[in-house]
Amino acid sequence: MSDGPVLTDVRDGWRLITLNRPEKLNAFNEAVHAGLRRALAGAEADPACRCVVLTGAGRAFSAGQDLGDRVMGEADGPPDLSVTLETHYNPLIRAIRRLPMPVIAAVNGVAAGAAANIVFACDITIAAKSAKFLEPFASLGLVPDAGGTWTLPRLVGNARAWGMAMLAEPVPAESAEAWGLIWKAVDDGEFTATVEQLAARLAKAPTDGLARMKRAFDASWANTLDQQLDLERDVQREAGRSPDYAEGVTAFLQKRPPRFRGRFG
Ligand code: LHQ
Repeated sequence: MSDGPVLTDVRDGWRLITLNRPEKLNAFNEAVHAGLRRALAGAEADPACRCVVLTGAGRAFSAGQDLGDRVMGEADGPPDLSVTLETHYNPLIRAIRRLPMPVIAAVNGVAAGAAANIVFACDITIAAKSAKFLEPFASLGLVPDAGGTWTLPRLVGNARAWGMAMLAEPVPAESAEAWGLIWKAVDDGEFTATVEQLAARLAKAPTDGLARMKRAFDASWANTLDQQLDLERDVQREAGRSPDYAEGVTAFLQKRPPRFRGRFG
């Protein structure tokens, strides 16, 4: 399925969404945002879809905001960048976090600016070893956006988050893995197979359970331990009533692999 500069490939239980402006290193403009918004909405609306993979065409994952786009500078005065954030990036980050299934960032090449921060909003990141992560905002007099000031210190701590943001030096994929910024850096030759195997595995997972995990982990940042224990009690009540819990226990007792149905909502 093609939607302008964003492609959707429907696989067995999962969807591969590809940013497809390789001649611009998949930089984000309004058409990319619109296509990605539709692609994520399509994944959510399809009950057979239990995992989303986000990747880039060509040699980059994405160079972030298209700096040549008209929203980055107006002929008649300075731009109001908050409009772009409010209209596009903030809803995108919220959509990824609220998508009721795991989102894999498959980082095939450089991820810069807002695109790096979109990656950090995903649930699991696999990067090719040749990929790198760059927070270039300091080179532009800007502040990390698309959730970067929130996700970065939580993923890697203040020292590395502030170093990445203030020095704007690229972080190679293997360092990103060592820092805990991403799940795994894999050899370039194994990248596609690793991503596809992971997506296929997650497409057979108890999807609603993973969606509850996303909710619980995300809520934890604003909660005290007491509040979080209450929340765990509540989501576990829901989870315990789900057919996938019954299947998981039955499969364990029958010593066979579980056959989770995933999405019930
Ligand atoms: C590009 C871009 C690009 C256009 C490479 N735009 N053309 C959002 C909106 C609202 C508020 C403000 O903030 C934001 C969030 C942001 O994302 S701001 C940050 C925007 N991104 C950047 O600052 C990254 C700029 N790009 C780079 O630093 C490098 O291009 C990277 C490190 C990504 C890749 O370097 P190389 O592999 O050496 O490639 P290159 O620099 O030669 O780029 C290839 C082409 O892509 C080149 O065009 P050309 O016509 O000369 O071949 C670049 O101009 C173009 N390109 N990034 N963001």
